[in-house]
Amino acid sequence: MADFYIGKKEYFPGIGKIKFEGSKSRNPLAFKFYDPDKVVGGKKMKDHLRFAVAYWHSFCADGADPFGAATMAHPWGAGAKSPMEAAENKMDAAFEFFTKLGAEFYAFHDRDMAPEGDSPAESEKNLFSLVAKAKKLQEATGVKLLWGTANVFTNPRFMNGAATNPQFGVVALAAAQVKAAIDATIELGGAGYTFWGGREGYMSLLNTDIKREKEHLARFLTMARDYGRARGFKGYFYIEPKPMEPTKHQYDFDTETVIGFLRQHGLDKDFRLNIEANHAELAGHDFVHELECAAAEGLFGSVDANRGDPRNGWDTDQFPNSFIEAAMAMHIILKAGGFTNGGLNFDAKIRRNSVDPSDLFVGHIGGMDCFAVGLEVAHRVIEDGVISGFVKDRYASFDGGDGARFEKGQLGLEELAKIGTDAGYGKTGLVSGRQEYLENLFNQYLLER
Ligand code: XUL
Ligand code: CO
Repeated sequence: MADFYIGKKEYFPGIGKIKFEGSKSRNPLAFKFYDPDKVVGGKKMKDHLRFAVAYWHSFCADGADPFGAATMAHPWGAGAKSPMEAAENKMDAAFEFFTKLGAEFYAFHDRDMAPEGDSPAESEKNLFSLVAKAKKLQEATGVKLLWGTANVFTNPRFMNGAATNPQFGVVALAAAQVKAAIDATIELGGAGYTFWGGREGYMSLLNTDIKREKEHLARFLTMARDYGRARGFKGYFYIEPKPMEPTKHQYDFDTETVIGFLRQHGLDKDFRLNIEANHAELAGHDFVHELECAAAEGLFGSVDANRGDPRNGWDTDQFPNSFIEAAMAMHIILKAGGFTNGGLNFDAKIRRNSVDPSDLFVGHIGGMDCFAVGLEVAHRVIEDGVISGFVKDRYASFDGGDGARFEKGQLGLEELAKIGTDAGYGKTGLVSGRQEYLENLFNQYLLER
């Protein structure tokens, strides 16, 4: 990876390459725990964690919220003669940021990268002009694309949905965008392509035919899958579940709902889950629950790393900062074999009042340090084998005898009932789940050195 890239202008002056300085450092612009080349379990930290920067939060969001105007005047937007020139400047700023931070990946929506034109053809032309620039910058810097996606939720034409819109004409316009975004992802060597169905849901059942909308969604995803594969796309397609916001109810509610849907429509070979911590919380689940449900079915793919605020019910998209949560997440990810095509994409934004240009670095540094600690802790937990041994022992009565026959489908309900009846009450004692012991142990791994 190039040391760092500067385009025509330096957008983050005074900030150089972010270095690892260790846990005693008080430099806010240094890693305390993330040491990219440090080997953990035979693999470098950077190759385990595959950090990605989200183009939208980092370079497009300007601090505006439903109650207030923009607070961040990004220098890459200032003074540009056209929206295309502003988009080019933004890309220079983005690659300067990726390389200074040392993030090896990024993720983008079509409209983050290039402005919409006056027609679908012009929008596509704009996109591919920026894709050509991105390709050159990727080659020059070594930064790679984790995944691409299409923004089919911001434009008013998608107010009633994209693939699930009741107007066929809008579905076709969504297809034009998704097709171009898949092409762009392939052109940039993307490891994945994501579908986040922000408006694929409903606001009122009084105007909605759920059955038809879900069938349209399946049809659309099947067409996208077939198109991508025919074009030689080898990566994963991802569904990113979220229960609500902006719709009242989103069809991709949570991991288990999505898995059922993928299997129902024969999409489970090509699609995996991209799990976002804050979305899990909105669905009333723990982040680790969502990860484990995907991993258990062999469908875990990638992560949108962030956190919510337990005190409110919307997507605050804050940078992750809990070591214990990161460790528990990495424990599941490592047990599932680690990332292959996926990675840790910071779908996170700095707060509206964080207006210093260095804040964007500091937010990412904290998130990267957090998952670096999580990785090391999770590795220790797995190496030690106490927790996995405990879980294995807990099910030992199914490892042989009638328990094994049950698992293999060799018992009918009558035979199983007879085993229970013959044994009688009181023979199968109460066995402790020892939750407190395991929680204390996990905490101990976090702090022991
Ligand atoms: C929205 C969200 C999106 C997706 C990509 O909550 O997470 O940014 O990650 O469309
Ligand atoms: Co996301």
